[in-house]
Amino acid sequence: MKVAVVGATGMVGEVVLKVLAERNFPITEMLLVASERSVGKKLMFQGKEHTLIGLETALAAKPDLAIFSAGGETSLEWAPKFASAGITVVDNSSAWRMDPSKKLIVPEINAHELTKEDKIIANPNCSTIQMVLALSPLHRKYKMKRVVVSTYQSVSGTGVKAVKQLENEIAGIQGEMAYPYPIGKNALPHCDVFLENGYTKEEMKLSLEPLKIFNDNSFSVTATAVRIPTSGGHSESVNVEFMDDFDLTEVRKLLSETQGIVVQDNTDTNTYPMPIYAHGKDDVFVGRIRRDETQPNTLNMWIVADNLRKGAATNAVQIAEYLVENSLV
Ligand code: A2P
Ligand code: 11C
Repeated sequence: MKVAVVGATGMVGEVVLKVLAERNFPITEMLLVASERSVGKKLMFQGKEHTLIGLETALAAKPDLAIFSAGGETSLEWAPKFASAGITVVDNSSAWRMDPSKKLIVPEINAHELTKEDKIIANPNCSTIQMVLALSPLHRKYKMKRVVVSTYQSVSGTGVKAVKQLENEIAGIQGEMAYPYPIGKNALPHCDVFLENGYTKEEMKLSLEPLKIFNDNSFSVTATAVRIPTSGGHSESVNVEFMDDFDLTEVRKLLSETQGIVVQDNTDTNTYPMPIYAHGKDDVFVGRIRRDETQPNTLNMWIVADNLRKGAATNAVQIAEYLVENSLV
């Protein structure tokens, strides 16, 4: 497989390279793509030096598959050009997620929808992926009615500038600000930009993407997304009301049996998921599983994952693996 990684020098792109190498993705030739600023610079992949190329050169080289993590604008402009040339694009940006002609894929849930005709495949938002993975076995069994989610998101979700802001604040250095306020010792109820309805873009992604992934409009999701001073890993408090009642032992069993989920839930031993321990892992960790005692058929849980891995790079590589394994590329 001839593979292009677009945005290879970025925060997500770097992890895409790591995950492709770790999982021994079948690569015959690797094209590392970045902006014109980086063209000609060298980058290592699997112990070999590669020269960074631009998008035009990458397109002309006609890879079989391209994993894009270079932002929405680049995807909007270039993914269709790649697709027209017969190259399958797995896109990490938000550009195509809600486009009705594109599929939004979490492999454990809906990879079976993919066909050879899908040339631009969207990877969901990081906070959506970890939430829907944990909800999927429960939705199948008890049917969700309404989800209320509050997120505790790390600065790595914003990008390099935000990671630097937090590091500078910790070191007591005055530097460039990624956020309108200090993030260290703070919590900002503000992830991405505000929309006319008073929600942020991140909150609307959490509300809308799950319905598309489950191909089901019969439930609703309302969200509050908060940025906290953790360097990596997103956490979520999720309250979910089901149509049918559940049994807590069965809920834990269903979650434990789901591929990609690890249940960490023992209050006797202070066992619960935390972002520092999710770092570098591909699993989604679920704990604090308990009944909401204020209304029927309702569950509370706490979901944590490494937002750059399962939330972005790993999910994209898993989509690529599915395409290869099923001869769809
Ligand atoms: P570069 O390093 O040359 O700027 P992040 O999300 O961490 O900011 O990274 C964005 C990634 O997307 C980087 O690899 C960046 O390359 C790449 N990128 C940004 N704009 C373009 C573009 N117009 N064409 C190709 N790659 C781009
Ligand atoms: C964050 N979820 O943590 C964002 C980052 O739509 O892919 C990823 C943005 C996206 O702020």
